[in-house]
Amino acid sequence: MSVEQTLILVKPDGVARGLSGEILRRIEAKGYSVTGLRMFTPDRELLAAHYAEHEGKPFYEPLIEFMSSGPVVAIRAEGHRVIEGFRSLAGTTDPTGAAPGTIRGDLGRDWGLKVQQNLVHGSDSTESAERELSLWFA
Ligand code: DAT
Ligand code: MG
Repeated sequence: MSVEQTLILVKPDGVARGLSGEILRRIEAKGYSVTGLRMFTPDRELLAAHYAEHEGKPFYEPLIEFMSSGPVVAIRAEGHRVIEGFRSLAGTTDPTGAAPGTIRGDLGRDWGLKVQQNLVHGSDSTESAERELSLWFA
C-alpha cells in the first residue's frame, strides 16, 4: 500500500463555529501529515467543478450556495490509507446519525436547514482525491 494524499475541507459552518483547529488536531492526532493548507472563500466555478457529480440533484444549488457563503479551510493530508481513514474520522454524511467519536458525530447536528451543514468534506477515492487536489491546490 502506497502513501496517499486526500483533500479535506473544513466547510463554512466548521470555520464559522471555530472548529478548524479541532478538526486539524484530529487529523494530526490520527497520525496523518498536513502537507498543504489554504483558507479562502471558494467561488462558484471551483465548487461546480468540485461537486460536478451532484449537478442536477435537488440539494445541488443550496450546497453550492452554502459552500460559497464564507471561508473554508482546504487541507492536503498524507499517509497510508488516508482517504479511507479520514472518511472514517469524518463519519456518515448526515451528522445526526453519525457515530459518536467521529467529527460529524461529535461536533455536528441537523440545524434544520436545507443543506446538511456537516462540517467537513473528504475525498472518497484515489481518483477523486487526485481530481479534487488539482482543483484546490492548483
Ligand atoms: P459526503 O460529503 O459524505 O461525501 P456526498 O458526496 O454524497 O456526501 O454529498 C456531498 C454533500 O452534499 C454532503 O456533504 C452534504 C450534501 N448532501 C448530500 N446528500 C444530501 C441530501 N440528501 N440532502 C441535503 N444535502 C445533501
Ligand atoms: Mg462526497
